[in-house]
Amino acid sequence: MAEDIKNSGEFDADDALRAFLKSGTLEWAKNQLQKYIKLMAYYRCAMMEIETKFNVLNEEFSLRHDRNPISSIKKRLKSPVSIKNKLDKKGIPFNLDSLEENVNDVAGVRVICSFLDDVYMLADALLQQDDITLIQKKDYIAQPKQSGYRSLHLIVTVPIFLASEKRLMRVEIQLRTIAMDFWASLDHQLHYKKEFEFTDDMAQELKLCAKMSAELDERMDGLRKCVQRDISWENGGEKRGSPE
Ligand code: 0O2
Repeated sequence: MAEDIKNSGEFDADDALRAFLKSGTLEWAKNQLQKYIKLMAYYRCAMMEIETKFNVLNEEFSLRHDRNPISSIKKRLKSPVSIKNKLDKKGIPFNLDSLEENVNDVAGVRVICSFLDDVYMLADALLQQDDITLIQKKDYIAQPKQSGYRSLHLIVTVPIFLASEKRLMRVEIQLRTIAMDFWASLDHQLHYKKEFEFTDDMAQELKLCAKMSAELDERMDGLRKCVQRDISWENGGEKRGSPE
């Protein structure tokens, strides 16, 4: 029976598998996969380097100022599907070279800061380090996106030191306050990259929430300045305890 089907010219899975193995395609695919896994491991190392740098800055600042500028740090490696979608959108073929060259955010580190000023202080402190090179800076705090999204984005290269080579890896760093993160996280769940069409009213509402979160940041920063400079809130910024 099996012979009959083969002779009839129909598809035979065993034959196809044998031909596939013989052609060396499997070896090639295995090799590509190993290279991909290795590259992703390098990106993970780069994220660890960046995370350590921020942890060091946080530690040093907390010794000097008795508070932590960093609330939390999150890391993520872009999924193969997201990488492919990004390259497709740009009309670039999916391979390891094009990936490294054209996708800046394979490795992503998000630094959630306590206050607005901390965002810029930490960004400046990182960029001053002599092994960090800035590739691109997008300040969506100074100029929020149409959606209301706010964050400071940096694309940097950081070296990773392997047993026999040094490699410069690109990492996207998103710095934002707790209020910005609150808005962005909920927007991500409700709206960002979702099929559901937001009406104009809903988009306006989302923007209003972003505006409220920006106001919250400013007000909290005002309080921080009072505490830091030991000035009175009620008397419009006068030094506390100073004569009337
Ligand atoms: P995910 O799921 O966070 O990984 P480029 O990277 O320069 O080619 P792109 O992708 O337009 O261009 O960069 P952009 O817009 O500067 O930054 C993209 C990232 O910022 C997104 O990553 C999000 O993390 C975040 N982001 C940008 N706009 C919004 C927004 O309106 N809402 C929310 N919640 N996040 C936003 P990814 O890869 O798109 O997604």
